Amino acid sequence: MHFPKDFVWGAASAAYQVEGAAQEGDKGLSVWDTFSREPGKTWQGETGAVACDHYHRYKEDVTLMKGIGLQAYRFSVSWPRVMPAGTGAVSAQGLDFYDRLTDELLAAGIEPWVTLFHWDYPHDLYLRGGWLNPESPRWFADYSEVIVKKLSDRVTNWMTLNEPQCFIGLGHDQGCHAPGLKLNRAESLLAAHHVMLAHGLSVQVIRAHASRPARVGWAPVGMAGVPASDSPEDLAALHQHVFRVGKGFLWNNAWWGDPVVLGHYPEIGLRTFGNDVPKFTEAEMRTIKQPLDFYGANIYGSPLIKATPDGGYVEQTYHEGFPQTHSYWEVTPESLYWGPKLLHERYKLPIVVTENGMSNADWVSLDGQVHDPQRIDLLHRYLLQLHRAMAEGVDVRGYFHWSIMDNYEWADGYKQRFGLIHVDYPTQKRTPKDSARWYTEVIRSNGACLQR
Ligand code: GBH
Repeated sequence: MHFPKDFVWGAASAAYQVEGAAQEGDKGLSVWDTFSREPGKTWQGETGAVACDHYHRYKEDVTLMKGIGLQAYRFSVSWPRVMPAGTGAVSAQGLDFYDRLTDELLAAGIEPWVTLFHWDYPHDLYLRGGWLNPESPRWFADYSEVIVKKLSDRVTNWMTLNEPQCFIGLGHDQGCHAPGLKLNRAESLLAAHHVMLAHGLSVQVIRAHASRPARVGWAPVGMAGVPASDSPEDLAALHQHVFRVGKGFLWNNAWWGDPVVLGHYPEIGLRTFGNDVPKFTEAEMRTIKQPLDFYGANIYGSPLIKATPDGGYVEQTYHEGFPQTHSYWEVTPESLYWGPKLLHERYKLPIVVTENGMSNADWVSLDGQVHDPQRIDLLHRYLLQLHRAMAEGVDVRGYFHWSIMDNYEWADGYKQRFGLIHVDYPTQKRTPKDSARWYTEVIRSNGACLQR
């Protein structure tokens, strides 16, 4: 059992979750800086002000990545670190950090994969209306241009946005993530429309300014559903869920993926959202739909799709007795089979698993070793399913573990540990976990060791 020769094995992080140095030099504030400081918004009031102090310790971290044998590292750029006010003046010091990080990675033989936006929106732009402002797509395009001009002589792989479903859904609709808004549906959909325009303009900017050919994608939520059983009824229900766009598939996937890849909103969404759908032009839809080189997918699990006797189906998100991660997400290995397979069928683009992993109550033994057999077990199960999809012909180009190291898990603060590397926050001491050594072997054997 092998993965393709040029399959990419990597790990991922995001700026606000690892960097710290939240007020280093002339860095501007992000909505996560301000939101996390508000009482009651995050677990024990924790913020990313220091996080893993990766901003100062990136050399040590790259050395650890090299030790694991990573082939690629997916990181995001903090927009307000590079452009303190979100537009206009560029911080030379902020930009320099990503310049040095890129060089350090390349020197270690690790391919940098850059996400332009992973949720830390500039606070100053938020005060100007944020994603509700019709100028917001342009702001993002201008910021993209700065990064691309700086890094594209060395960076080939780009992702525009990470999980718009979450920063709009959780951040602008439910209010449990920054900026903590609870907009009405029409406003949320307007913000979403601007986000998609931002993506489209950013892709154009990357292609226009990259100093060598770029590969461009994005990193949306990639859970597509798994069948509750192998029965023909449940399989048909899953098919119906994806290809006739059921409720969960609509918000988690099609509302975003269809415009971005196919150039139009899904019919059923237009009907469901009715008058709340923003006015849009054909020219805007053409801007949103840009040719992409890959479809990223962040996959942790999926609801089960179960047929009902009336010919319909239900989406089940809780099952008595299913194993769960420390975040109470259910362990559903088949999500890494069905997600790539169905997204590939719907969007006909190469797939990259841009995130997959779990939070765990890792065990630090007296000798200082960090043991996480649950993570190894989960990854083993999930990767076998990914391989199964690929063996059936699904075009998957790479896999990025979330995360390279324990980090600031947004509203959950430091309560959830997702890393291959353990971080002791008071001392900032890093310790590769058992799973890191296991992953080394996966990479070294190109997946062969998964077969047992
Ligand atoms: C990602 O969000 C983020 O990109 C990343 O910053 C974050 O640290 C990481 O994941 C871990 O949370 O179907 O029960 O498995 C993940 C957001 C959470 C959305 C899980 C879909 C499905 C839960 N996703 N959720 S389940």
